[in-house]
Amino acid sequence: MTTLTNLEQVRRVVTAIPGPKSVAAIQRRAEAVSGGLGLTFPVVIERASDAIMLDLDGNQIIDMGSGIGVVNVGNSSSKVVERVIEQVQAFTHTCFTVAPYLNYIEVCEALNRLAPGTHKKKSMLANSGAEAVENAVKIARHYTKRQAIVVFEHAYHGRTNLTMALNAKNMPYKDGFGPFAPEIYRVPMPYEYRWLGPKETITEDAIEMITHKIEKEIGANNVAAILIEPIQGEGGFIVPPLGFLPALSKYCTDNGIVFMADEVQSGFARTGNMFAIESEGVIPDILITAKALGGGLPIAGVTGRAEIMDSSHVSGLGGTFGGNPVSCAAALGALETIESEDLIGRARHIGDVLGNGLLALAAKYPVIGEVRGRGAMLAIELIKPGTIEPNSDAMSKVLKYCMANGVFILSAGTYNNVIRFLPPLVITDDLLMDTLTVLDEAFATL
Ligand code: PLZ
Repeated sequence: MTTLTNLEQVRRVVTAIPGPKSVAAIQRRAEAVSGGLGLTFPVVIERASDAIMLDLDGNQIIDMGSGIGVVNVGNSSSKVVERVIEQVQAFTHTCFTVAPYLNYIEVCEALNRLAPGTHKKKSMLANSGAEAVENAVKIARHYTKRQAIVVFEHAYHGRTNLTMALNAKNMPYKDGFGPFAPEIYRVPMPYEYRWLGPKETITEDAIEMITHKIEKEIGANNVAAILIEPIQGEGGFIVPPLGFLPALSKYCTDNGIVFMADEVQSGFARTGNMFAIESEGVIPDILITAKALGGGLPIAGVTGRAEIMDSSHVSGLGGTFGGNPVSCAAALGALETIESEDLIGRARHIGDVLGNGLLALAAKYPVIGEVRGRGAMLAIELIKPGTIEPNSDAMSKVLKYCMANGVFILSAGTYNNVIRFLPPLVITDDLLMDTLTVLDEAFATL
């Protein structure tokens, strides 16, 4: 067994980025891999640990994206690696619904314990966020005997057929890929920065618009579920105003609607709570998780009130690979790390260090219209100074500069003008400060 030594947690630029080996590998990629796949950084990774990635050319790059909010515990985190190695040596697959195994049950027990609320909960596991969302919709419809699903402007829920219909944005997620699933209804999202009405009454006004739409256009008695990301991810880290999620949750309870929180991106200590929905004490009927649950291996969860989760007939839920034992082992390692290393506290600390740094940049560069987010889920929205007109050109330039200088930062947003920060929660303060320095240089070049 080879043991890979951990990478020193420092940024080191030794060639142009992308360097010659990456450029050659990206040419091979273009020959072999479907052109339908995007490519954020044309840089090929050889190894990664914690918050540093090593590319083929020997550059050490700061990871500010965690593979889109997945490696919250850091890349190749030790407890994940140890448990995965143990599990692949024991057995790799049986199919849980054919012949069960303990670690699937243990992941469900952990999810039931960690999900908000003290009521009796049960879980099921799937392979990806989209698959978990699909299962949550199946379960809510079966439980309520209703069909309509209410989703929001700027929402993102996946790339399968049903989840494409749930997404708000046409390009690149939906264009030409229809027809889409029926019985999906979209309602306004209180996106404070771009809200046209008075901001003082945004919560009340948004709830009024949403409930009016539900009652007049759908009928509350036809709504199986309201599905929302407590902080919207791909849509641009849109944080709903205070009071909005509690009011929405109450409306669901009053009308027999299942309240479903998609915490695929915001979950697992990311926002300074185990789940973002906890910040206002809201208890979802169904919690959807994926990404960081597996610490880098594919796994997803649907966790909910026991009576909801038990409502479908036996064998109505399943899948060959859902909750694969190797992924379950990884999940147990990731959850153990999150709890034992207080990554919730770390996320809050990152929120302070990075958040203050971003506010300082915003004070210096008027192209930054807003700094928002919570904990280690932070974003800046770029605009044309003096307006709120989206500035995606500035965003591309800043992110390109950062890439060339060894810092990978992701974009987001309906208007492609948001820079989002999702660092591994184990990132050092030095790497955060180094990132802020590179960002400052990047904005200075605009
Ligand atoms: N729900 C809130 O953020 C995945 C998409 C990457 P999967 N977001 C990253 C891309 O461009 O494909 C996501 C999410 C929320 C669901 C999903 C879907 O999760 O694991 O990608 O299926």
